[in-house]
Amino acid sequence: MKKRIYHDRTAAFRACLVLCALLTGLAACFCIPAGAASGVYTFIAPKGNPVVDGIISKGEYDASSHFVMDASTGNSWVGAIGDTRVDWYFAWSDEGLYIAGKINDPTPVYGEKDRHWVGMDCLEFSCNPGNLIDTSSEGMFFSFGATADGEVIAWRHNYGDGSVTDMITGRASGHTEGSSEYTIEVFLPWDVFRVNDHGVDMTGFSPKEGDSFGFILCAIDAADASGELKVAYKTGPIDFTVGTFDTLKLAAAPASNPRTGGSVLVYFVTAALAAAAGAVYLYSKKRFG
Ligand SMILES: [Ca+2]
Repeated sequence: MKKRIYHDRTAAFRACLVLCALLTGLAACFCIPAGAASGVYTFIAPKGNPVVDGIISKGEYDASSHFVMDASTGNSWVGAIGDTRVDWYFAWSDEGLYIAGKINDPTPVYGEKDRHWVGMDCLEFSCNPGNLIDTSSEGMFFSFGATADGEVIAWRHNYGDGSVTDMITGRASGHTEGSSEYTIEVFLPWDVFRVNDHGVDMTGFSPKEGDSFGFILCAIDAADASGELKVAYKTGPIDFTVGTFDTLKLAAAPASNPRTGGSVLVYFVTAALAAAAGAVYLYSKKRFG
């Protein structure tokens, strides 16, 4: 009889452990970024106020905004992605959008302030502010790269003709001779997110917390200053119409706890189930001896 009770108690405890593992795994599934399984990403821009100095300082961008664009998350329209990589970071404020990128590139091609970046080393994004652009049209493009003196010039331009409509300055740093990477950082005021070239009335675009709109990330790595491209790649399919875009979400300011909400959920569920398993064990021990 005692052996039977021992087996009942052990079986109950094991069942709790299995349940704990299954539910913890289920909780972890809910923490995978939205769309990751389909290859369509949601980039998170928490509210914040980074300093646009070309340095990605510790704590300046929340960990939830970090997105790695490389061969595993991007598709190229020129060349092979290889070990080329960009670590992207985002933040937003009532005044505009902050974007920073750490670029893995030991052979930079600096630009001049008075020329367009396309055909040189640059980062790009395209977006559909307020999702007001028709899904079959191309999005609004921004391209930005570094000058030799550490300045970042961001061009707002049309997709097809590359016509520049705005120029926004930022900062770049960390790109000394022999280094394999550099950073750029730029602030884009909301009032340059106009899609008047699509005939859309943008007066209705007032970004607020919780808003999401179409967004893709791109990077160009030039072979040299001649404009020959080594690789050009982006998130999502090789299609620049906004109906295929990923998403940028304007999130709340991060809590003081540096963990993401997803991580907190995993910890919470794990702790709760471990406590439940312990309680069942103690109860069965008391009940059966
Ligand atoms: Ca900074």
